[in-house]
Order: sequence, then structure tokens, then C-alpha cells
Amino acid sequence: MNKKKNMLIFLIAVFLISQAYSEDIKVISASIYYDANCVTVKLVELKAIYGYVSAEEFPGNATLFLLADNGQELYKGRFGFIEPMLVVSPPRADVDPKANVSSGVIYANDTIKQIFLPYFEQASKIKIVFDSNKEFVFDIKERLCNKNSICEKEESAISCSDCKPNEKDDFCVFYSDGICDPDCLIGVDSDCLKTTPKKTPTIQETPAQSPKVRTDEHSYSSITIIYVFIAALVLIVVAVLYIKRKKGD
Ligand SMILES: [Ca+2]
Ligand SMILES: [Ca+2]
Ligand SMILES: [Ca+2]
Repeated sequence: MNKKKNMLIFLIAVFLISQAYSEDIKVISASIYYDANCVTVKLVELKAIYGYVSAEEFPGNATLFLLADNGQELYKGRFGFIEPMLVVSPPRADVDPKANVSSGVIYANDTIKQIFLPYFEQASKIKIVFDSNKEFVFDIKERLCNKNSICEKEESAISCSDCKPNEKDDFCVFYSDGICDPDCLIGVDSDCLKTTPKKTPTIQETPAQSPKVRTDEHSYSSITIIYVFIAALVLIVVAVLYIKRKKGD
């Protein structure tokens, strides 16, 4: 009964893992720079990749919109752009005497927040509206694909035909899809293993020079010596017994 139960748990786990794997969707990874009080906000990095959409942050202090060319709202989410800080442990005031250190926290001048938004082919702008009414709009259409036949930094095979899945676009798609992605490290995309040419066999050492043969020779002579020693001992014993017997006669 226990075996059946364990098997059922195992199958459910495999099913859940495969479901999670298949839920990896196309997303837009957006790195947003902001300073204290969000006076300056910039979209410093952008790329369409496979991943998960960021969970919204409530209550947050800003609403982020993903808009199409015609202004259609493709996505809307709440996010928190909290005061830039670095958590340190233990506090190291000695590193920077000017740093504002309190309870293991250094307040920085600025920081970068990464948000993953759902990918839409028609996505054209990211708009961030802070509760303080400050508003920032970033054009992303050209950045995700400028259609100049050159695969550039913020473009990927997901968002742009300038990039090919079997050529470098600085993002590894490790799925077993019959395409070897050259961005993946060795062994990460199984398709690359299938296409790796077999290693040319190297010239081996001759048997007489190999250490293994030398070891065998060594053990062979040791065994021979033992056998010779035992045989000699037996001969001596037999000879002694023979002589004793002769004397007795
Ligand atoms: Ca391009
Ligand atoms: Ca790639
Ligand atoms: Ca692949």
C-alpha cells in the first residue's frame, strides 16, 4: 500500500514539475533605474526572454502599464519603488564613513529594480505612474526589434527576426526543441550535445609503456617469488622427512 502511495506522490510531483516547466512563458525583462524620491526614472535594460511574470506588489507606490501603439492597455500592475537601500550584515561604517548606516541598512542614492512583464508582440510603451502623480513613459518597440537584420543587445529571437534561435542573442533557451542555442553553457541545452562532434581518438601509449602493464608485471613477479618460496619450503620439509625416515630404517 505504501509503495503504491509513494508511486502516486512521485507521479503527481513529476506532473507538477512538467506543468511548471511548460508554464515558462515569453516575458519582457525590464530593469528600471530610480533614485531617491523617484525624481529620475530610466528604463536601463530590456529584453524578451522566457520566464515568469513578476507578482504584483501591494500596496506599492506606482502603477505600471504596458501599452500598444494605439494606446490599448495590454497589462497593468502595481509595484513598489521603495527607498533605495542596501542591507549589510554586520554594519560596516568603517568601509564608507559617509554612509548612512542604521541597523544594517545603508541608504543609497539610487538602485535598479527588475520587473518581468508578460510579452506581447504589439507592446510599444511602458508607462509608470507614481502615486505622487509623476509619470514616465518609455518606448520599447524599437528597442525590442528595430528590424535592421542585425541582432542587437536588447533584441532576442523571441521579440525580433533580426535574431535567430540557433545564433547568439545573449539569452539561453535550453528547451529540447531540436535547436542548439549557442548561448547555453555546455550540457544545458541537450540539443547541443546531440550535435557535438565525436572526439577524435588520440594515439594511445604502447602496452609495454603503460603503467597498468608495469603494475601487472610487478604483481606477477611477487606471486612467482611466493610460489618459489613455498615450493622450496615443501621440498626442504619432504627432504628432511625422507632423511629422518632413512635414519630410522
Ligand atoms: Ca536589430
Ligand atoms: Ca539564444
Ligand atoms: Ca534547444
